[in-house]
Amino acid sequence: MDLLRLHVGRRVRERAAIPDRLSLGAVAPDPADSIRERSFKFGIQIEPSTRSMAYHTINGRSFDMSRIDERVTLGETEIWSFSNDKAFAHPVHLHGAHFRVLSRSGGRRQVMPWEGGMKDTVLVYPTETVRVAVRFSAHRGIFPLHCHNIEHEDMGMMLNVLVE
Ligand SMILES: [Cu+2]
Repeated sequence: MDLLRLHVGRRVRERAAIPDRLSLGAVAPDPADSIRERSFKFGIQIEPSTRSMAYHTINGRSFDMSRIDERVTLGETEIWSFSNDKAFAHPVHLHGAHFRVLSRSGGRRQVMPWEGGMKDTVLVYPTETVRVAVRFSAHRGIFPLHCHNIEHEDMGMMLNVLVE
């Protein structure tokens, strides 16, 4: 479908300059500093009686707002892996920290060119496992990790990370 047509009316001079440093604060976590690995499996729980989808899950569990699923220490670097062996793509989104995409196995089998910077979301296609280096360095508190497909999130594909 056509959404937009651009008509270039005249030529202009570009005066903007790219700064030498794009960010003053962000330091990518180094996977060599990792003190722990965690894995998160994004899946579906089938309701046996109806044989239809009941919940979207992470590590077999659907979201419970009152439950702490993971405890993380402020300032420590960890390696997390997100895996997906079901039919849907999951844009996995983390609050409270940015992460660095390290590798992708299965599926597309590579870190895509646009995944080189610090991220708060990474797309995990069916059959893929994506490994990231993450460090919560700014704030203590409870932060969610969830699929950013809102239908999946609302059907339970979310968990609580307590940073302490
Ligand atoms: Cu999803």
